[in-house]
Parts: sequence; C-alpha cells; structure tokens
Amino acid sequence: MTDFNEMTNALVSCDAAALTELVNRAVASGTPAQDILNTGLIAGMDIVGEKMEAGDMFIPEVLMAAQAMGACVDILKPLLGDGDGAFTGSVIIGTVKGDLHDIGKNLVAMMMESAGLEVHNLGVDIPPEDFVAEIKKKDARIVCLSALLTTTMPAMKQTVDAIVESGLRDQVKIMVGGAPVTQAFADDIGADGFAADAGSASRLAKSFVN
Ligand code: B1M
Repeated sequence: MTDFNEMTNALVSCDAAALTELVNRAVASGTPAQDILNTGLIAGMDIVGEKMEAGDMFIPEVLMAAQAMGACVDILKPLLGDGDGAFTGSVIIGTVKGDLHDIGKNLVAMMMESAGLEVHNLGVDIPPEDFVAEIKKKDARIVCLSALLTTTMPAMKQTVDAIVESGLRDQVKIMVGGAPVTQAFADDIGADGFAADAGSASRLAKSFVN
C-alpha cells in the first residue's frame, strides 16, 4: 500500500531522488495517478507553502521542492487522462505578468491536452499584449490565465481589458484560476469562468467548446 506521508516528507525535504522512487513505486503498485498527485504531491506542496510562510523554508529550497514535484508530474502525465480526446479547440494558457509560478498552470494545460484540446502554453510572466498577440496568431477560442500571488491578480484584469480593447473579446472565453483567485474575482474582472483545480478547469474548457 502506498504511504503518502513518505511522499509528502520526501517533497518537503526536497529529496528528489527519494520522491521519484516513491512515485515510480506507487505507479507500479497500481495506485491511481490522481491520488498520487492530490494526496502525495499537492498535499506536500501545501506543507511547503506553510513552511515558506512561517519562514521555515527559503526560496532555494522551495524551488528544489518545485523541481522535484515537476519531475514527478512528468511521470504521472501519461496516466492523468481526463476524457476521450474527442474535443477540439485552441486554448492559450499562461501565468500573468509578474508571476513565475507554473506548476499548477502546467497541470491545467496537461489535463486540457489529455482532454483533446489543442493547448498553447505560453509560460510565465506573460504581459497582456502577448496574450492578445497569441489569440490572433493561434485563432484561440479559450484563454486561461493563472496567478498565484495576490499582487499579480490585477494583471489578470489588465489582460482581460487588453483583450476587450483588441476587439477580440467576442472570439474567446476567458478562464481564470490559481490559489488566491475566486469565482467572485472572476466575475468582477469580467472573465467567463473560474476553476479551482486542473480537473474542473479542463471540464469547464470542454463545456465552452461543445
Ligand atoms: Co511562491 N508563493 N513565491 N514560489 N509559492 C506561494 C503562492 C505563497 C502562497 C507561499 C506562502 O507564502 N504561503 C505566497 C503567495 C502569498 C500571496 O500572494 N498571498 C508565495 C510568495 C510570497 C512567493 C514570492 C513572492 C516569495 C519571495 O520571493 N519572497 C515569490 C514570487 C515570485 C514571482 O512569482 N514573481 C515566490 C516564488 C516561488 C518559487 C519560484 C520559489 C516557487 C515556484 C516554482 C514554480 O512554480 N516553478 C514557489 C512555490 C512552489 C510556491 C508554493 C509553495 C507552491 C505553489 C504550487 O506549485 N502549488 C505556494 C504555496 C501554496 O500554493 N501552497 C507559493 C501546487 C500547485 C499544483 O497548485 O499552483 O495552486 P496551484 O494550482 C492549482 C490551482 O490553483 C489551479 O489548478 C492547479 C492544479 O489543481 N490553477 C488553475 C492554477 N492555475 C490555474 C489556471 C486556471 C485554472 C485553474 O485557468 C483557468
């Protein structure tokens, strides 16, 4: 049986080798990838966040933990399907200007890809004008904005405003997400939808292209 505590401990102690070994072992023993992600990795990252806030972990360690988690997400990627691949539609996703957090955004992108959507992942620290340029270039139908910092949430509003000003607002559905983001905030800035996690983001995106 998989011991998720061992997994969270390995993540919190930034022991990438042990974490990879535990994740590989859990996969081999038939533990569902979604459980490994939620109960092992995301739970571990929540503890990292608490320690960071309390000053018990510092940026270089948090970065190491994030890299260890990223490597394990790559292991789980082929196993984290969310659909039958029957949907089509172009999605632009990125973390807004000033924000460098990308693990959650990459999970959202991965779930959407596995649901059959064509996803263009722009990366982090993306200014509003780059989102606008990519919508035009890729003829996108959905734009997903991610923010993990309360200080970068205003960049979501600036991005929505830039899309409106570009005349492209009617062409796209705009979705927002990230730990500090709420449905009320999404409504406030004129987004079409909010998703609390990668699974619901993928389902919401599919509902927009159907
Ligand atoms: Co940062 N950081 N960080 N950090 N970091 C947080 C967010 C923080 C809550 C930690 C804390 O203090 N408790 C805090 C923010 C406080 C606030 O704003 N209220 C914080 C801070 C303060 C900072 C710095 C300012 C620290 C400093 O320099 N003094 C700095 C900012 C840098 C910058 O962005 N400009 C910083 C830096 C970093 C690292 C670079 C070290 C690293 C990021 C590495 C990386 O991403 N490659 C890092 C990390 C790892 C974290 C924590 C610990 C973990 C984030 C994470 O990956 N979670 C985080 C604490 C926490 O969240 N518990 C923290 C796991 C991930 C799977 O969850 O990203 O929430 P999440 O994604 C979920 C949902 O939110 C949703 O689905 C995902 C999957 O289910 N979702 C979407 C996400 N995006 C979506 C988009 C959608 C839909 C759903 O579109 C439609």
